[in-house]
Amino acid sequence: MAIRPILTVPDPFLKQVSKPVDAVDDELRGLMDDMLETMYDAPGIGLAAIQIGVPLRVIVMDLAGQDEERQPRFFVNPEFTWKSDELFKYEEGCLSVPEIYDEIERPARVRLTYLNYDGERVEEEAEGLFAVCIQHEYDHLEGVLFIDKLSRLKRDRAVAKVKKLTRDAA
Ligand code: GNR
Ligand code: NI
Repeated sequence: MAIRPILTVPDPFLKQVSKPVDAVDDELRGLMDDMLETMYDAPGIGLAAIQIGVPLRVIVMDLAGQDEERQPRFFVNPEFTWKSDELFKYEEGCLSVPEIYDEIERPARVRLTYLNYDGERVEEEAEGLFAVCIQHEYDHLEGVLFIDKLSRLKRDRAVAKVKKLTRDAA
């Protein structure tokens, strides 16, 4: 396993649409292991492969609290089959847009289908933080960031702040 660098805005790679995975094999599980380790190190609650520069439709997630046992989850080629009309507003952040937080409104509940770590098809319904996070991660697969859902002014300010932050860190 390895911790890989996380891309930040305005890296054009983050705008790419990720490609479906052909097969859940050991090579892909190696990628998922690296993603999980990178996410835990960050730390974050979710990570899409494109955030470490791999344009594949793969997401890792762990919503367990700090004192809870780890609950890693893996989503390969996820698709939404239903989204609630009811919306839910949550203050989001993103490892690719560090230190920027803002409220985003999304469907409160979604139903999705995906392949898990073992390549088995799973169908489930998400609500609460799980629903927020899976929709945030799915957006990454489409090259969309949460700041793309804010006003132009807020988005431009966010990118400028992250640019300064990453410049100062270098
Ligand atoms: O760690 C993360 N926290 C978070 C908080 C609210 C809504 C979404 C997220 S996902 C984010 C990690 C990340 O950038 N995943 O793409
Ligand atoms: Ni993100």
